Amino acid sequence: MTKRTDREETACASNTYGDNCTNVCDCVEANANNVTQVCDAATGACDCKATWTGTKCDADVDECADPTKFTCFANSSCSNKMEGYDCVCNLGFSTVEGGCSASNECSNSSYCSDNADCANIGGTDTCTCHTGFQFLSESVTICEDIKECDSTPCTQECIEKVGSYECVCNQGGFKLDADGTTCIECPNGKFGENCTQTCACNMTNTDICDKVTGTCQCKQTWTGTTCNEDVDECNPGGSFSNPCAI
Ligand SMILES: [Ca+2]
Ligand SMILES: [Ca+2]
Repeated sequence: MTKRTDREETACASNTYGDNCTNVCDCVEANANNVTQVCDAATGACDCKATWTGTKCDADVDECADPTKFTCFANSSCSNKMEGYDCVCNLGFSTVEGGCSASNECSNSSYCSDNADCANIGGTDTCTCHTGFQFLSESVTICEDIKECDSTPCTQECIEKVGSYECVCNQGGFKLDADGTTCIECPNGKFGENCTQTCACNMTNTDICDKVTGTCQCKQTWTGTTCNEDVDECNPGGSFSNPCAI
């Protein structure tokens, strides 16, 4: 035979309390521990489930505000909700069975496009475009070639390349400067496309070596294609006419 307790002996009928059980409990029944007797039979105090509080058991317990009321696994944080709480994985971690696992998108070799590297940055697996590439609009994984020539970085011709671009001096008499973008005139003594050819002129006897054609423009007293021939003032044009002749 079961021994009866005092509480059971004085228990009021369902949801009533006080002398002669004339008072009706003011608790939210659904949020009470025992729906057949939601309040203390003597005082009428509501007996709330662990997830509810307030004098009527009508307020949610914010478990996250009290570290003794929640337990979250590593790399997750408490997020309060009605009737309990959730553990939400921190940034850079994703939900796996039984916890949160570090972001591991990089383990998938196709997560980032070909022209990108994958690395964990600040806890998150992140794609980084190679030099000369940029993310496709609104993508964080697909990199595409930057069309550098669209912004006319070269003073003469710009050649678009995958992952880069190249400036070319397509006008004779110019070569690319050390900055890789500016075409500058050939230095004295050089001519032709990219200034690769050396003037044949005797530079001592030459005023100008044409930077496009290499043609020598001789000083007044010199002649010949390389300005190596002395002008014979006494016999101009080789006609034997002597300018000193009377
Ligand atoms: Ca809650
Ligand atoms: Ca390019």
